[in-house]
Amino acid sequence: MSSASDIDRRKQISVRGIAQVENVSNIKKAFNRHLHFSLIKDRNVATPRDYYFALADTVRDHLVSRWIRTQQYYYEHDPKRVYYISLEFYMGRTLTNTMLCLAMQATVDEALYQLGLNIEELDELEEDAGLGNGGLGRLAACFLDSMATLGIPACGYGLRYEYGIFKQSIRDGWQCEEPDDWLRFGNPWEKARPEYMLPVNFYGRVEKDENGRSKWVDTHVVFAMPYDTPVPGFRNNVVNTLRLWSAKAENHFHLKFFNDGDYVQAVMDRNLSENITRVLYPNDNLFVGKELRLKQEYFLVAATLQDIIRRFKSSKYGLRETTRIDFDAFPDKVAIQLNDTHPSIGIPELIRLLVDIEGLSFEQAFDIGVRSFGYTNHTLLPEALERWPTSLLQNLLPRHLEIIYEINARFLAQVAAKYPGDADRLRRMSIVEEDGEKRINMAHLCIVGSHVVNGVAALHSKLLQIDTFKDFAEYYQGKFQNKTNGITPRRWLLLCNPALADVIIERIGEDWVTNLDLLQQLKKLDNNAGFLDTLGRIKNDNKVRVAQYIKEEFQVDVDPSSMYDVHVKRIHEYKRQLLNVLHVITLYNRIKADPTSKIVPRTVMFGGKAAPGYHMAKQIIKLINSVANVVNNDPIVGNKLKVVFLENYRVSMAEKIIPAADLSEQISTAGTEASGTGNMKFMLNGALTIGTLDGANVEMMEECGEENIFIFGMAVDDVTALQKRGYNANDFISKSPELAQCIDQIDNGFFTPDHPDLLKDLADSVRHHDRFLVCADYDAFIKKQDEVSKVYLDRQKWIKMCLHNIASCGKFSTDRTISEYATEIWGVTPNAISLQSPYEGAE
Ligand code: NBG
Repeated sequence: MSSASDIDRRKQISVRGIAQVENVSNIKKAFNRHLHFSLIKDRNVATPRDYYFALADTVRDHLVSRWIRTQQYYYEHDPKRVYYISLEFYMGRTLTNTMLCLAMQATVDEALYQLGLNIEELDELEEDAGLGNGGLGRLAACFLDSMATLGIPACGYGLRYEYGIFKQSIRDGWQCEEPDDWLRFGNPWEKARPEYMLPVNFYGRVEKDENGRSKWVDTHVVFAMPYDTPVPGFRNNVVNTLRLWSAKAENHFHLKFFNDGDYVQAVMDRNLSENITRVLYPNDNLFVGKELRLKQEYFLVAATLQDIIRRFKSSKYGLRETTRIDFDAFPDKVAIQLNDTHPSIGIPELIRLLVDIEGLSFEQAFDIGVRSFGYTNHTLLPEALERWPTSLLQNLLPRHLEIIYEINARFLAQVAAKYPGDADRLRRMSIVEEDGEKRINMAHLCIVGSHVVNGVAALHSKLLQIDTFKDFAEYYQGKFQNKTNGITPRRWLLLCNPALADVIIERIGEDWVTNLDLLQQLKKLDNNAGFLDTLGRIKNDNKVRVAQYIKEEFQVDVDPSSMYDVHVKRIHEYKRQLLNVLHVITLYNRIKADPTSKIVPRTVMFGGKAAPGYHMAKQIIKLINSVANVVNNDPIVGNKLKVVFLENYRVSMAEKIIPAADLSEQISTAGTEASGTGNMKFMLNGALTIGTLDGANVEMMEECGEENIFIFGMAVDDVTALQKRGYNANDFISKSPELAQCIDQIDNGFFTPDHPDLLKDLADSVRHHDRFLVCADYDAFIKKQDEVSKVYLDRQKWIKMCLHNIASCGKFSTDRTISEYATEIWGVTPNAISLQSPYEGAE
């Protein structure tokens, strides 16, 4: 129970800002001004979307001075800059995050209330910026947030896809894809910068002049138009930039056709160039070697490196006026992080710029590149590793292929000198693969071309060194590092779970928002019945809200007192949604076998997109929906079990679902999930994890203690041993009657009575091609789930475990991750700058 003075104190310290009369009145004025002058509407004709845009413009105004001042500060102080290059930035929504960073949420709330508008309704009108597939793209977004909050002079570089990750709709249980036309109504958070447009070349051929210098000629040029998005830090007046490139056709292109009279055709052909940034490739953890994708990758780095070099040259040395020309200083002023191998063609591109344009020697250029680049590996799955056919490169980027060959020749000569006569080692380590179609192994290129290579969780980084890149780790002592992933506590607690954030602030203050280790202090409350009750109540409120949401969106009734068992992430065989479905079917069979038995009611939620070309993943979605159909409509089952497929799962839906979860499913085959980051989001929001010893789950267990997490199944060594012995799914199926029954039901059409053969492929794949050892882990999973149910009945124990999870989350803040990148890879110091708040009246 909280007294009036408690509430007053809460208002005083409110992290959401304090709504002062004068500020509220200013917000209302600005809102009305934008509705009038920017939207050109009055309140008789304005639509809810007009109000959203007027509000976005109003909030954006408060970023402008801070953004300009931050960039001026960087220009004047000339610090080392960090460039984070990524093909994906999965940003989600911007409005609420901006208000939180600028401490204006309470003020805006009050202003809109006085205007008779509902801020939550308007927030729902913002499209997610869905420029990513899953964890890799969302990690980049969390990194931007932490880099700004730590005052690191950083800039994100990516592509402004006209269509982000497709919109998933479920028809008759199957996934259908619809284009994500996110820019249709305009994007209030971006500013086009046509004055910084840059050319990017493709195709053509390489000529040598009399000095042997290379010239790339007869190219096809496409222009890169930058669009800048502000990235505010939390309460520190820093606003960094995310610069996204958009393809623009050259203006005097196809002049010949103009003369031939085919002017109209020539104008229409401009689309060919502009297609480069049309759409995000919807694959997660899969390499598909399409030429257009290679064009995207090169387009990004070619534009970005020109921009970086321009900024390097125009910066001043301290107070001296001269323009910088000495490229030896480049690595002291520039750190470039490659988010996976996707931007790896930037390595030969930088060398090309330094050698062919700036006139440096190859040795110098290569050395500068190595000292500037860092490479992050995000996966061990062989099918995800980029290996571009040399034939494609020869055609599209002939000079880059030459440079790659040169890098490889020099590298292999050094390896040969160190290991004389070891031809097999040379073959294994070569950047150029010669068995089968000749290909460039982009990961090898990155390792050779960077000064640091890192994995994204301790286990993953270890496996890279002892397995995937063993030869390289041995050759380059000290080049390999670990940087365990994280999440931003701003979006993943303060924004998405305001009630939980507020009670934590009540108890330990608000410094945890930028120092997540302080959550440790909550441990002292683990015998405080009042606080545990409050945690339980907040979780319940969140669950009630999600039940309403599910009713509205998917027309399914779910019981908020049931356990919310949540499995949300991209659909992928290695993530083993199938194993979870097998548990659901097992529960169903048990209920049917004994309708009177006491079971702990569960609502099992699945959410996630399948790559459009991924047959098995789409079958899994169909299976989930078919099982849901049977389970949810069986009167015997009633409220004991519900299955919900969360259609079109995305960042903004994660923000709703995760705070309401009781149980987080993190059940990948050990050794396949590099880190996972969803696992951390659930932990921070007071859900318990059932998981394998994979990725960052291992470190989560270290932090919260094995008594506060449900770990089951094979560890990496068990997996390796089993595979060595020779794995046969049937060895496990034949010993497990419940498992055998589930698979039979999938096989004989029990869940798809109208089409009994529909899911035969799935059953067949479990029985004969169970690559991710679902059957081998089934029994351990079911047993652990039974234990989960048992603990769930003990409310006190469960909530106490949740508390320990929340309190043990400190390590998983991207503020910690980014501080480590800063000091151990980039050579920059976090929190080295301090910026004053601008006088807002002057904006
Ligand atoms: C993904 C991994 C996740 C990891 C994220 C972010 C790719 C290639 N990798 O386990 O599968 O959390 O990267 O590092 O998308």
